[in-house]
Amino acid sequence: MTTQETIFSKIIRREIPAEIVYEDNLALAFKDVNPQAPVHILVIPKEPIAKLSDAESQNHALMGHLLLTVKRVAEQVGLNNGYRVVINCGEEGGQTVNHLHLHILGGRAMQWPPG
Ligand code: DGP
Repeated sequence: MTTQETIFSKIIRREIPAEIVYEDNLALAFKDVNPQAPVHILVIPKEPIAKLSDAESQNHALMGHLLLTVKRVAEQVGLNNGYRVVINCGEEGGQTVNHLHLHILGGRAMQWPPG
């Protein structure tokens, strides 16, 4: 299933501003507007997949690309001591924007378990 129009579609099309830190033909990475850590970046596919549970086997290369993009962006911004990657999926997962996104959180020690 694909998404309805979201704020992230507008960011991809540069219709609203965002602090973009990385882009290629498949993915975009930009700073989260409401950071939960000193470094908080979102990695999104340009293809509008609404949430992780909507990803299909045909998306497997894209899903791998998103994880490798996380690694690349984390290196680019200097997260040399580690970081956390979060995907909130659906209502009980805490997802608020219906366009798949991977949170990169870093710059401080993370707690476990999460709330
Ligand atoms: P989630 O709860 O996993 O759906 O996270 C959505 C994140 O998106 C949340 O951390 C705030 C961020 N966000 C929402 N709207 C905007 C926006 O317009 N610009 C940016 N940069 N981030 C946004």
